[in-house]
Amino acid sequence: MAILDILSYPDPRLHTVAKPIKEVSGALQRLIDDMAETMYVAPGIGLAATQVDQHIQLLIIDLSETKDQLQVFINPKIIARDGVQDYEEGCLSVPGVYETVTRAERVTVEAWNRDGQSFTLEAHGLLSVCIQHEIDHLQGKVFVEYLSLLKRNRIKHKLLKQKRTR
Ligand code: K1U
Ligand code: ZN
Repeated sequence: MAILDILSYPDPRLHTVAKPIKEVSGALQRLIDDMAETMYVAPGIGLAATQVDQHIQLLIIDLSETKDQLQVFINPKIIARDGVQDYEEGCLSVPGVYETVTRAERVTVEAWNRDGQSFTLEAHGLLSVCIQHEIDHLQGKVFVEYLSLLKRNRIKHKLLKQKRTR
């Protein structure tokens, strides 16, 4: 397995719209394994393929403390949403920034698992937030785009400065 580089905001590649996956191959399963290792090492609770510069509709999530409950979503599609919740979100592509975002409280998502079998899942709370955050990545949207222009620009300049001085 390998640790992959995670793109950092404001990298323009984070705004690429991901393409649907036609079939599950061994290469795709190796990418899933590499993404999982990358997410666990970061550490994070979710990762979209976009963040590792792979512009295909794949995201992973693991909310467990034991890091052994990996959930794989291929070609995820939200088919229902309900309610509203605020959550202070983080993002591995926007390191050190935590901001409150308002999203749906419950979502129903259809996707394929790592074996290419389709499933439907109803999620609420943090899982629902995480699914919405990662699907945004696949659509080329970073969570800071929910913030005011002023906050976004401050974050952009802070991260660019950090990059220059690294
Ligand atoms: O998409 C990403 O960059 C991953 C992101 C997922 C996420 C977290 C919180 C709300 C919405 C989406 C992260 O994992 S940020 C890191 C984080 O939240 C965390 C890290 C270690 C332990 C617990 C949480
Ligand atoms: Zn993110």
